[in-house]
Amino acid sequence: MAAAGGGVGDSELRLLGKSSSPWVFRVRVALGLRGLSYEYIEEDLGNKSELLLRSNPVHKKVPVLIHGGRPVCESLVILQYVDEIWRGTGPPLLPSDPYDRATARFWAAYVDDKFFPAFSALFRSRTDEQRAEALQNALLVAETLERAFTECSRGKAFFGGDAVGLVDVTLGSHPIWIRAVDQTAGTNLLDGARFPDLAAWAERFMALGAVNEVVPDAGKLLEQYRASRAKWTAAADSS
Ligand SMILES: N[C@@H](CCC(=O)N[C@@H](CS)C(=O)NCC(=O)O)C(=O)O
Repeated sequence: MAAAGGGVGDSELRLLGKSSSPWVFRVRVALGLRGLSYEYIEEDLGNKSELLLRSNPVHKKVPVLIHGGRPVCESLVILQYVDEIWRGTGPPLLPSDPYDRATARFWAAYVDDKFFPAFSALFRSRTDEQRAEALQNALLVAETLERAFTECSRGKAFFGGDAVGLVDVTLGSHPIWIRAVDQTAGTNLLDGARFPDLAAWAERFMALGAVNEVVPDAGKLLEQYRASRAKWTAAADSS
């Protein structure tokens, strides 16, 4: 592994994760972009390990990056930690200009605070009525992200410009799940006609080597989502 900059060996970088987790996926992409190797430990979230409970006693969630024995929790915090520690081993996730950096942090927070709850409501919708309402909200948020892409990318391929940046990795957690929802629920959140920049960005991001190496199996996610949805629909029908 490139222990560059961090000053630790391979065995000292471990990631506690769950393969289907979007939050874990984004951390794995960031580690891959830096060319870092690490020990990946798959957690059973129904029976959390002592290591996870000890490493993230506040939230008890994955991902947790353990670097030289010290845990770093929360995916956005981990992304920025990786960016600071392993600077110089690939394009930085955060730009050097303070205003551009603040802008990237703003949109990354928007993805987690606004996009994810809106998408999650669509993901979990049980009835046609709930789905229609959730889709309207999610489309409004996607519209804002389409504008954010124009502002951040300045005509380049990624939110980060020529290279993938913090917003790319943060939002990049979600296209695979959006596709699963679109294919199952008949929605069109990644609508190329309505959101041409966002749809093209998603294609470009998903084609990256660092993404392909760690992307969860789309077929399995689709199966998992269809099974959950069948359960929710049955529960809604019987209530
Ligand atoms: N805000 C957290 C979210 C992490 C998260 O929700 N992780 C889920 C897996 S997808 C988890 O560990 N859930 C276990 C639990 O809620 O008990 C982050 O960005 O890291």
